[in-house]
Amino acid sequence: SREEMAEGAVLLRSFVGDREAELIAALRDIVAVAPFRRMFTPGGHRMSVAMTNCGSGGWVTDRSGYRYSPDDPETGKPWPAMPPMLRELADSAALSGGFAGFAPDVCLINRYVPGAKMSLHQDKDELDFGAPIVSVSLGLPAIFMFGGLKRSDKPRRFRLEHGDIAVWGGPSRLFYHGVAPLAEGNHPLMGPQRLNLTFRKIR
Ligand code: MD3
Ligand code: FE
Repeated sequence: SREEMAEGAVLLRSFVGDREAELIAALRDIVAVAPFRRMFTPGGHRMSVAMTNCGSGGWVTDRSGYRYSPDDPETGKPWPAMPPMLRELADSAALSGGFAGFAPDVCLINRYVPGAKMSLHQDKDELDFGAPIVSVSLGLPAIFMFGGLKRSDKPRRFRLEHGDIAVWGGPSRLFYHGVAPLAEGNHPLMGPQRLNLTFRKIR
């Protein structure tokens, strides 16, 4: 199904479909090279969400700030390449969401365990806000909080479930958003966790 959450923001329920097993296998290979890690914010807090990346860069944070880095700071080596299957999934979701020719160069992969959350924020470390962000949810369901251009705009809540893909472009690209603390649970395929992939064009 296709649901418009805001202008430019489209929720494609169960869009992963029969690509689920191949997607999970590709993620296992990425995480074997670049394991999930909990990073520190510039303010010195350790994030509850664990992260890794694939593609020509990866989003990192430490005491010195947020940035995209070509290398994994844990290993000093480049992030694993983005598997073509992931790139194709993101491209086809973007197209269904109304954005033809999406060319993501980075995929940030977030892992939530029960209690993990992401506070309200904007994604603005990328150079081209004309490109959407495509997000894929796997595992336990999450309550996604979707605000507006101002931090004070009251967020609306959407439940994101295993296999859902969302496309965030147009005016919604710079909307504040976050994830409420993950509820306990056990997903039949993914276990007691939620993964979220965000495909981005950073250059
Ligand atoms: C709306 N991740 O990694 S995905 C992030 O579920 C992030 O892990 C959340 O926010 C997660 O930055 C939310 C959905 C999402 C991602 C980026 C957006 C929604 C967005 C950018 C602009 C507007
Ligand atoms: Fe975000």
